[in-house]
Amino acid sequence: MKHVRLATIICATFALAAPALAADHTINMLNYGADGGMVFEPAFVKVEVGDTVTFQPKNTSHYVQSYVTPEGVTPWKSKLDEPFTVTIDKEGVYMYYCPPHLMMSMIGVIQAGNATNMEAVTAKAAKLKPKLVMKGERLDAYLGKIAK
Ligand SMILES: [Cu+2]
Repeated sequence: MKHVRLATIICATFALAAPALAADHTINMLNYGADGGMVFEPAFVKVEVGDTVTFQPKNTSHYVQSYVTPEGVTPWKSKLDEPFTVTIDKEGVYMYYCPPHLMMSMIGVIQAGNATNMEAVTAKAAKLKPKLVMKGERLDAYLGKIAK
């Protein structure tokens, strides 16, 4: 009985000491998804700092460009029709879109850790809104998922 308890303690200690393994999150770029045409799926992703996110073009004519990032993050932009992986190395909220389909609200949000840059997110979301001709409700829906 005693050695079982010891094993439990050792396991628990290792679990605490081991660094969290970085995960990769896939976001598909689709002509048609569960929420209609021209969409990132999933469009809201919660990740840990250090994780990677891979944008996977499942159909042609998509690419992805960062729109809001936490301070100090170099803006990113993928090539048309090519998978693109970005390492999320700063805490905060990231917004991005597919430039050819911005007016169809092909946008998305990544949250890493705490939402440290909500002021910038809110300000830039307001500027984005008039450009979303179709499916504009996606913006508020995605932003509403951010845990504050
Ligand atoms: Cu697109």
